[in-house]
Amino acid sequence: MYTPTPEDRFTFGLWTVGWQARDPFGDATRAPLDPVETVHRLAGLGAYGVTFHDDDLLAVESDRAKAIESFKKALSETGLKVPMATTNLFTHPVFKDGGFTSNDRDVRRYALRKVMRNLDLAAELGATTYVCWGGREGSESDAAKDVRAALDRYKEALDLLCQYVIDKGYDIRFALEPKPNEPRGDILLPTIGHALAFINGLEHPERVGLNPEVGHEQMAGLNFVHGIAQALWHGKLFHIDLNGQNGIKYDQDLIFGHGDLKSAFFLVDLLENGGYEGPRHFDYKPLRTDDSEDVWASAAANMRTYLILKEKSKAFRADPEVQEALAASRVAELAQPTLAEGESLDDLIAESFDVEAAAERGFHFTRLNQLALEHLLGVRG
Ligand code: GLT
Ligand code: MN
Ligand code: MN
Repeated sequence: MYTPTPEDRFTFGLWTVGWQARDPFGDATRAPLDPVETVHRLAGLGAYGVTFHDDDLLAVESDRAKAIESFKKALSETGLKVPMATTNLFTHPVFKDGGFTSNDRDVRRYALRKVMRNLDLAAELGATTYVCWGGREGSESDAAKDVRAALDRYKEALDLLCQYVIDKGYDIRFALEPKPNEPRGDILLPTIGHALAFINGLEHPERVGLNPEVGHEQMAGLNFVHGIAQALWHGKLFHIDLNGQNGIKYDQDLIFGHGDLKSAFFLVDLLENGGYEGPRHFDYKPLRTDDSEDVWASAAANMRTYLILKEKSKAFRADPEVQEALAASRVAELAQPTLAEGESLDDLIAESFDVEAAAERGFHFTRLNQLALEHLLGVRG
C-alpha cells in the first residue's frame, strides 16, 4: 500500500543520495556514489525519475562524454526519466560572488555559457524543467552589492536563457528556487513572494515559474503551505523540492516529514487536491551519521512518508465528522464571491448587518484542527 511506483512520480537529485556529508565543520563520512548505481538503486525503490546538476555527472567519472553515455545507458535500462536538470553555479570558487549576479562580468558570462551547455544536455535527456537555485547570488555586506543592478543582471540572464531555449526549440521552462540565506549571508529572491514578483518583470514571464523548497521557506519562519497555495494561484508551481525542516535554523534538508510533520500533511493534501501535476521531487540530505546502505533506506523513507500522508489526507477528507466540521467552520463559504452576480455597490452599502451577532459567532477551527491532528496521529480513519 505504501510501496511507490513510477505512477507516483517521485524523483531525486543525484546530489541528494550522493551527498558525501561534508559540512563546514567536518569531512565526508561517505564515499562518492556513481550516478549509474544511483539510477539503478532509485529505479529499484520505485522512483520515477532522477535529476542532476551538470557537475554531478562528473563526480566519479572524469571523462564527460563517457559519464553522459553511461548515465544514458542506465536510464534506458531502468526506464527512469529525467524531468528536471540544473546547473551548479555555487561550488567552484569562481562563483564565490555569484554566477548571474557576480560583480565580475567575466564570471557572469562564464555562468551563462555553463547553463547553456547543460541546457543542451537537459533537452537531449528530455527534461522540461530547468531549475535555477541562486545560492551564491547575494552578499554579506550591503556595501558590496548594488541589489538593483544585481536584479537587472538576474533579469538579463533569465531573458537571455529564455531566448536561448526558444531559439533552440526546447520544450523547457525555468523554475526559480528561492532561499533566504546560506551559503550567502543574504540571497537574492529570498522567498516565494520575492521570486513571484521578480518574474513579472521578465521578458518571457510565461517561461519562468518556481521550484520552492519546504525548508527554504520554513527557515525564514514562513508557512510553506500558504506559499505553495499562492504559487498555484499564480500558475507558477512548475516544480517542488520536498524535504523536512525544524523551524528557524540552518537549512536542514531532512527527509520529507522528518521536520514539521503537520505542515507536511497539509502540503500533501494541497498537492494532491490543488491541481499540481509535476514530479514530487525530494531534495534532502541523508543524515551525516548514516552509512552508504542507510542512504537507500532514507530515500525510501521520503516516498513512504509521502504515500502515508496521501492516505491520511484521503481519510481526513472522507471522514463525515470532518465534513461536518468543515461546514461548521464555513470553509467552503470563502469560495463564494463577496458580491453576488448582478449586485451593485449601492446594494452593498444599503445592506443592514448585525455586527454584534456576527462578532459573537465562533468559527470552531479548534475542532477542525484537532480532527486533522487525530487523523495524522492514526487514531481515526
Ligand atoms: C543545492 C541546494 C538545493 C538546490 C539544488 C539545485 S543544489 O543542494 O541546497 O536546494 O535545489 O541547484
Ligand atoms: Mn535546502
Ligand atoms: Mn532545493
